[in-house]
Amino acid sequence: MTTTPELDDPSTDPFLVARAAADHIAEATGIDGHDMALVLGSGWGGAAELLGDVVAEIPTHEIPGFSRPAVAGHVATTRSIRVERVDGSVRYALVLGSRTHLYEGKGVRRVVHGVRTAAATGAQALVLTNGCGGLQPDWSPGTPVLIADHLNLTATSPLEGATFVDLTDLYSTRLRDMARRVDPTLPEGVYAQFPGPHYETPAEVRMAGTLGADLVGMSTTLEAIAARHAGLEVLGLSLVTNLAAGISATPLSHTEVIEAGQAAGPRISALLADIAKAV
Ligand code: 8IG
Repeated sequence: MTTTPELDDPSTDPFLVARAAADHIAEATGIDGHDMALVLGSGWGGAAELLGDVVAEIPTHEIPGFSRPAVAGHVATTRSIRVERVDGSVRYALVLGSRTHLYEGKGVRRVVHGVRTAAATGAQALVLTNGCGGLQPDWSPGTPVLIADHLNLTATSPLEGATFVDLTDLYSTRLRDMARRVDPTLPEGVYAQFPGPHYETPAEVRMAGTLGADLVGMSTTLEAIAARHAGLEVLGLSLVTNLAAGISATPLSHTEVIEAGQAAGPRISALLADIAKAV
């Protein structure tokens, strides 16, 4: 057992903790390197089974730098999955069944630790999924949407110091094209991340729409920034689980969110598996 440097200590290099986490994953799974990683957000939990054979499953909180999930309905396991691609070649996918949200107050390093760990395992591509609110009235709950770009409204960054990273094409055009070949009906939208944990007011949703947002949520943008910095190619997939506040007449409920996720589960799980097999 190696000692893990404390992620929250400013003098700790977060990439060293990610290295330790990747080493733990390699030892626990027996897979020396992973090719891609997926983060499963609200509604996307069922996808892992369809990806391929589960090589190993580890409790996420046992991996250096990870904490226990705070949101009910999130699965706290990290799986290594053997993905057989359409051409018969094999890829190993690291599937993170939960994420740390900014609203948990554990700091932005925790929020992006999974992404940095994925990069340290060797992953080249990252699929970030989430459940979110939709601003387009015709995107009914259960609609999957490709993230084309984002608005980071959290007033923070996962990058520290003078780390200038280009975010043009952050959500890879190549991977979006690939996803659309799997499902040509997939719409695209701009995702705005609010800090949460409360949902927006109708005025805030109107503001987000004026700024160019189609989707509102509480995750993903900080992870995408950290992923780009770590050299990963990013694909973002949102599941609209509710119309954003004020877009529909009914108030938001967490139950509604969970139910929309469950109803859309089979379709979006198959979609995600097919995309992962094409990446
Ligand atoms: I699921 O309407 C889900 N997550 N900010 N707004 C925000 N986050 C969300 C929403 C929503 N629905």
